[in-house]
Amino acid sequence: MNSEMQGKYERLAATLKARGLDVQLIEGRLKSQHIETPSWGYADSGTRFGVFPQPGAAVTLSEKLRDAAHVHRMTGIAPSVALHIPWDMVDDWQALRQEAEGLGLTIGAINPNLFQDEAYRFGSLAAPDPTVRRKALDHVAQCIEIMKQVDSRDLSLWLADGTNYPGQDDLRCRKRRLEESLAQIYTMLPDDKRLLVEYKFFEPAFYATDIPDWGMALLLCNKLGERARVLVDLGHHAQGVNIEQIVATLLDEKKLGGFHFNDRKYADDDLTTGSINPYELFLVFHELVTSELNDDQGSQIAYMIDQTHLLKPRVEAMIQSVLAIQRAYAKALIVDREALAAAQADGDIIAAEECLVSAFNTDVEPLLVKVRDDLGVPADPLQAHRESGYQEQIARERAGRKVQPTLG
Ligand code: AFD
Ligand code: MN
Ligand code: MN
Repeated sequence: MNSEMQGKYERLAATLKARGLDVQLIEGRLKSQHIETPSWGYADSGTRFGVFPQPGAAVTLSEKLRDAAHVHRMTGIAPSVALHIPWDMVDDWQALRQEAEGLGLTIGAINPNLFQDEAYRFGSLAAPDPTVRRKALDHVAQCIEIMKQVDSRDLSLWLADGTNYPGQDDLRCRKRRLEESLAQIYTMLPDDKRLLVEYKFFEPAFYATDIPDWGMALLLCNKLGERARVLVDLGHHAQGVNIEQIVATLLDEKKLGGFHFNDRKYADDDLTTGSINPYELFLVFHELVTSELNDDQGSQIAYMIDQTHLLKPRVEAMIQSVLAIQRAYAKALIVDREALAAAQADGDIIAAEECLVSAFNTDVEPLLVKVRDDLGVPADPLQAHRESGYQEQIARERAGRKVQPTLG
């Protein structure tokens, strides 16, 4: 850390200590932060309007792991990668697991694909046709086998299931088919694994999505059991929904399984985390830190990124996202909780709000540079990546291939 930054760090640390905060404890929490990046975030992907292939985009799982390992080398807090099956299918899972470990990575959540096969046109686990539901269950069973081989804890389930028109299907029959299918999945799940149920209010179903919101996801998880938890994807809410309130509710119910971090202006835009609404991300982390300080579910929560970078260079956008999440966590950790509780008790709205706003407006970079120093990673991960030549190297190595993108 250079002398200017050292001075800034010492002043910030003194301010935090004066606030009664334990700076070492805060730094310890920041050093043990664990953010999972998605394999699909390194490959070419697009929207229904087209895909713009990028030079250096990963194609093979080995390339995705290499890119993820580079993000981890630059940031020090991204040690695992979520996989998507069958996009990331390999013949030898033990070899894959060793390859990942050789890169300093572990395999994280396994994501079944129940939305791209032609058979799933009218749904998968909630489909009217029992042979389609069987096909979907067989695919999930295959994913559970992979979880055992790569020692993955979480089965991360997102369904595109739903209907496009009123009357298309019986809504209650769909709910019951879905419950029955999920119960079969839960029975298949080994005792050391978890089922994370993701919800999304629309798309690709445009009339009624079978798991549209946190209420339905929680209802389904409560019917399944303790190891079924809700996954909150930040892009999966209608405009104006109070996501931090959903997070607080799920934490209070001990049913928050984890996140898919991204950002959005309008819908499930999968933009870079923190790029549109960083204050919302901070408020989500304020609820997470409140929980961590009270009942420590922290290790139980999977902090995953779910983004597709259409215009930005993918590895760089992923580093930006990891840093945005790290920054939000740091700002939430420095909230003066004693002053906040006192202001709340006094009904002093302004003072209470100012506890959050002042933490959010604090430049925590000196603290993050200290943490990065301790982790042995660059003080400025984004700049270090830009100067590393990694992007130029992968563009050279992976030049000239025409490949089918993974997410259309
Ligand atoms: C799409 C879905 C959902 C899912 C992701 C990976 O909207 O977020 O988690 O694909 O399957 O973004
Ligand atoms: Mn998601
Ligand atoms: Mn999504």
